[in-house]
Amino acid sequence: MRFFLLILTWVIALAFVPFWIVQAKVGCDRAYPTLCLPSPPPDLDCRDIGERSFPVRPPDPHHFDGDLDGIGCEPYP
Ligand SMILES: [Ca+2]
Repeated sequence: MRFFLLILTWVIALAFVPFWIVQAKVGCDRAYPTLCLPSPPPDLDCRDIGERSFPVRPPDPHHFDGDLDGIGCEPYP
């Protein structure tokens, strides 16, 4: 019986692991996979975040990637 309860506990725990991972990602816009930035509103600008030259995926709701090369908030030469 103890073995059954141990297995049941593990099954339940493993079933909730993806849920916890998803919960941790809630609030992070998928357009910015290496950062955890919220979706607008509010609309953020590069000066609002401390990051530069990070990957950006469409649709880039904050418009960090003005030249559409997939890199956001690039420093100007
Ligand atoms: Ca860019």
